[in-house]
Amino acid sequence: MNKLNLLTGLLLGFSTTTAFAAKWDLPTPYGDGTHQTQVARSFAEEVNAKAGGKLTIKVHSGGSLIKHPEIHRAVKSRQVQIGEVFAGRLGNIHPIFKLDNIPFLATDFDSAEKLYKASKAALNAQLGKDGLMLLYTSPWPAQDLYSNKPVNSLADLKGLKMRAYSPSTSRLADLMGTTPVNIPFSDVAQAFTTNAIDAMVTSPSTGVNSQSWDYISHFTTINAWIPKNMLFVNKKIFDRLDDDIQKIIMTAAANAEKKGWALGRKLAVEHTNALKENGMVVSPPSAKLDTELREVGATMTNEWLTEAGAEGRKIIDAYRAM
Ligand code: PCA
Repeated sequence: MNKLNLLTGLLLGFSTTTAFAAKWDLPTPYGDGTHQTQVARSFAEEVNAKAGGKLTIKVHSGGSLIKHPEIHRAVKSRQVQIGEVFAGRLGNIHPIFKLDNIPFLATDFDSAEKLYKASKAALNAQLGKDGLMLLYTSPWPAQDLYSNKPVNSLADLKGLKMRAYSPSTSRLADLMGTTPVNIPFSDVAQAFTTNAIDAMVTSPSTGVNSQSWDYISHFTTINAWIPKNMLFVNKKIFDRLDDDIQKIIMTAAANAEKKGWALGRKLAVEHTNALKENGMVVSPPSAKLDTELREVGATMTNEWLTEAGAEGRKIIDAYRAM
């Protein structure tokens, strides 16, 4: 190859970089049994099928490629192109992520959708500061209480060790008079059997995914809040793609979001029934427990408003006006 050809080749190479087949790795925190990973897989399958070989996304579930606490940083630093995390985990980066874990602010799916709508621009703007772009969110069913005895009031939980999985759930455990212990989903069953924890607040889905009837007896449907996972892409990497591929990704993301929210609603019912069918004692909260927990929720909303300032106030006002 002479010099001129080499130069032309290089120039062509630069101008058509996106014509080369791109391969992306998509780490997810939760395993194949969870609906969240099923939604991520359906997103990747749709992109792969439509992109005609120009882009292939490979899902690595259950922290197999990158552990949950590292996924945000890995996409930011372009170690991987795209990734999924539990939004509330990022609460120490910025209060907007804590908004996803406030108990008794939005307790049903219609309210959770409104809260998402009211906060989406701020969420995306914050992700943008780290060079990330939100592609979709997918909710978990409402967070309920797992314990080894009936819980009629917070006094019944006093001093117990409570699983936490985000900064806000640690605070929640404090305010409930329990001791927070950070345990990732993958270690939940073992943590109960070794008495590292005595109780947890999470969805019926996470109970079903970890066969909670093997290690815990009572499930109280406190319906505290509806947290979300979010899938984001590194913006620089996304911007380099051809327009048609970008469109394919955005359409697949919109479809995944629809699928995730529909699944969240459906599994809230199905998985609560599954816990019952497998022998757990499933009951609604007593009036006393409900009142006490709502007070904790009000405290956490106020704490959040103090932390999030004017921007937070705007989001909560917009949400309440919907
Ligand atoms: N399951 C995840 C997060 C929220 C949920 O319902 C977990 O327990 O880790």
